[in-house]
Amino acid sequence: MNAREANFDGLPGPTHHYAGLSFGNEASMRHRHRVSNPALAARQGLQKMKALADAGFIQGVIPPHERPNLPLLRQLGWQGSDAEILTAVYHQAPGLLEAVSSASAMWVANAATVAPSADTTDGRLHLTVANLNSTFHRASEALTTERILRAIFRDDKHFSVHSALPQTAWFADEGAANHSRFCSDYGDAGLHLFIYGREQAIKGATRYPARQTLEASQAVARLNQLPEARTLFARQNPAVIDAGVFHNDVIAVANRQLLFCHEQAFLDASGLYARLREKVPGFTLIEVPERAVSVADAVQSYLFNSQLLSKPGGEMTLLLPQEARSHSGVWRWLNSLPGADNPISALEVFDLRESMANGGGPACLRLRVVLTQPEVQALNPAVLMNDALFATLNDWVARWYRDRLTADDLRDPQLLEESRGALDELTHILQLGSLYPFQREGA
Ligand code: SUG
Repeated sequence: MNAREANFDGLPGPTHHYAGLSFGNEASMRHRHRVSNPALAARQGLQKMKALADAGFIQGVIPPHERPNLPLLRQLGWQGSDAEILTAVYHQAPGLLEAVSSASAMWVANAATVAPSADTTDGRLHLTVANLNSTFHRASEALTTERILRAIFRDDKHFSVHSALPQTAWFADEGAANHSRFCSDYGDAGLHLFIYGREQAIKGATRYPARQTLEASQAVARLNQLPEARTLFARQNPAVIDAGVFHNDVIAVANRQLLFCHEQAFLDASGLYARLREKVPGFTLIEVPERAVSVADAVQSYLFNSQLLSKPGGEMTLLLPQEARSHSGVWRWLNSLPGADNPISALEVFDLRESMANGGGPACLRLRVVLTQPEVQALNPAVLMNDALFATLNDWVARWYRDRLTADDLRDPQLLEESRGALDELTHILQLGSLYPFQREGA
């Protein structure tokens, strides 16, 4: 069956800000309390989506979540009107207000893990929502993510959306950021590589937390109905987690038969490459040595948090963040990419600085979904990017988003109103129905 790879990008929300919430994510830690620009963040995200749609790729939009998350504050015992709660939390637990206001749902590589229909036992496309159990500010994303995915992939005949795994450290799951699929053509059966940081009984790293567990990856593979022969599980190198590689997509990216990664990405790299050579016909490896680009430089430049996009004919474009071009060593290496069997024939650079300052590069912002033509037809078409949607969303951002936000602004009840007003309108634009708690009260 013919199939194409679609990208669904998360749109940065109206409360996008820098709170230093992710221990082990060095950009997040470094930019704590820097002033953010939510309008610019959204425009930068939309530009990337539009460029891919213009280049002929299927590109979808995934909306932000309701923030500040008032229902979560009420669950934690805060009482009164919304405005009273915002004031009380701001004074008594300012860090909590920052956490429940995070726009982190924009990084949809962490929304779910996807198994295309060519690979699954029942021949449907499966998506398992990630529980994001490793950080408080992200663990609350799962329920809304599930609603959004059900509203986009809405036909049970073609799609199966699974709820997140139990919210516990044993089954901590960060979604597609720790997963790669190898295949010949997209519509051919593929091999799923799950990368985990730790096991229940084995601590993954010493300085920073290892977020993904093997047990979670195995459960996701089962839920997504992947036969054992189509799966591989490999462990991240704990040393790179301790150097700031909080997700595997900060140090490796794959597309079709190609794996592009740093030599220190995996604990047993040569064992993994041998298994990939055996299981992926035409497997190609571009491995960057430490002497060419250090792990620290990879973390700083987000060289590997790039998108590998197939062009007709088999060549690929590498879509990179601006930070990879600004880094002279990384840029030099990229421009001397070895020839021979290297399929990367073009580099494209995007300015995503608002997201990048929280550790979210091009690959973090997108969820890849391989779709057959009948599946494309079955999904909600209103989320697909085109000229009209691009114009509508830019206008929507201009009317609802602020261009400056600090931690102090998060207590402003007006920001909550703006955020809800924006999301209410967006669910109409994207024809997603009532997704958010504020839309469902009394429902
Ligand atoms: O989970 N940052 C996100 C970045 C996610 C990047 N995703 C992938 N690599 N796929 C995280 O650490 C920072 C929010 C703050 O500090 O305000 C944050 O959540």
